[in-house]
Amino acid sequence: MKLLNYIKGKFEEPGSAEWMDNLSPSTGKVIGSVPLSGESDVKLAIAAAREALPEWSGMDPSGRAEWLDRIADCLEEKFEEIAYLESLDTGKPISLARSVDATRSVSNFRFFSEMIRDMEDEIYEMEDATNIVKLRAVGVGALITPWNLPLYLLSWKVAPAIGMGNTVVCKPSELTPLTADLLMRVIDEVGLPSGVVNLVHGNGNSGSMLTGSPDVDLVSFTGGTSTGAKVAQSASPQFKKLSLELGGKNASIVFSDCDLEETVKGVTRAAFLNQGQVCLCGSRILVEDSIYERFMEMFVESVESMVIGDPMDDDTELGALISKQHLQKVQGYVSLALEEGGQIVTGGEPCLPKELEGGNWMSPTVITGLGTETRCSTEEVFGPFVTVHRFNSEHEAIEIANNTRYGLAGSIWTMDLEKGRRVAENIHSGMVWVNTWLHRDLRVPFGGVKDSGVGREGGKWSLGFFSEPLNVCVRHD
Ligand code: TXE
Repeated sequence: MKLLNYIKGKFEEPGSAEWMDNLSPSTGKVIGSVPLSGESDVKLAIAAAREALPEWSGMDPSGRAEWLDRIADCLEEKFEEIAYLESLDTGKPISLARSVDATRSVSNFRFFSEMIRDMEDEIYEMEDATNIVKLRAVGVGALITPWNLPLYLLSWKVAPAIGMGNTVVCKPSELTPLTADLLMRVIDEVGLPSGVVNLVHGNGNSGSMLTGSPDVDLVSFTGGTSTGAKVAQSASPQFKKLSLELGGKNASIVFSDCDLEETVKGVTRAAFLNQGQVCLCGSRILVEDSIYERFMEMFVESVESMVIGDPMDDDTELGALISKQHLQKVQGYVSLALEEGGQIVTGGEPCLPKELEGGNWMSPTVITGLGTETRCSTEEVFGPFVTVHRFNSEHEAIEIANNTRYGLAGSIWTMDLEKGRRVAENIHSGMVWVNTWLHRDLRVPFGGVKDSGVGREGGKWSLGFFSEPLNVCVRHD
């Protein structure tokens, strides 16, 4: 599969004439080539977006909402293709690509279409004047997305961005370009006015040309924390609107009064969904001392029963890691865990399912015996790797949970819902679930604090981020 950029309504070869290989995570084989876009490609895409801006931002919001619906309909027709391409490109199980990636990509467009259709100006009356607050487009947006949830996250940005009247240039991860290409085919098929959505493929350099361009007004980035810092640095001199959704090292806190069976299921899912490559994954499991042994017995059994295998197989629960380089990083943390005094309870080995040699395989790994200050217990690993720790009191659980530079999410497992809420309110993060995980209502804010990012997206927070409010105050005597 040879992919092309999508600029001003046309699929184009990169002016740079440079290409990168796209590798299958499950076999290591080349499955296609992707443009490595250079300065001229990025400039053309930005210029196309700028040219399309006046007409698009001048359209009535309900008109733009209709376009979002058309995109959603067309994506829905390609549901199976989305799942197939996402599984092929990321190495994730096809069942997950269907239930999470394909499903959410369609619903992101539907959800924002409805919100934008229902949007009204705010009115504030004074004795002698009327204030109207109107949300207007910001301008040209750069939307940069990672490899773990490619279309899910791209659609989460494109839908509200264009819905609010902005025009955009997308830069998907070079590791997973296939469904971004599919979205451009959909946009082309429905006939969205040219230049409203443009896409340049490429690596971090291509991304930084976008974020640093003086002709880009807004940057929405999801990816690693250190990359987020570079993005902020390149975007801030021009005071661009900036949203950063970065990494996490989230705690799953298991109290002795939890429903143990449900908790083990939930904590296993939170730890290993998408091979642990979700920023929300619960990679530090804190267990109340009195049930520690019983929990560990059930948890290890649950982890060892997960089916690892061909991502295209319907029964597969754990697929491959995204790249060789990432696999080496995660394996490096296994060695580090031993150096830091931990024990491997299960996993820790590369595992190669039959006929998939050459892929990036690793068994789900559970580490115990580490101090809560160690690097393995506080740094984001972003793989099938969790550490388990004991605690004795509510206070201690909160202290351990907060002992990291990240602050994205967390989950609490207890039958005492009041305690669940009380503990949740003391966790320094953007999102906390009680007796559930990744239970998403698209109306609520999504994002983190500390090194997990800046700003929120989701519901009215997305509409706010992708717009500028204008206050018109009209005096009437
Ligand atoms: O992501 P990057 P990588 C974490 C995870 C992982 C680490 C690195 O810990 O191990 O990040 O992953 C583009 N200016 N997460 O290297 O580099 C890049 O091309 C502008 C957490 O794959 O952050 C891609 O499109 N753009 C995360 C996107 O940024 C730049 C999900 C993300 O790439 C750029 C993924 C630059 N200077 C990884 N450099 C989450 N929070 O979900 C790179 N890019």
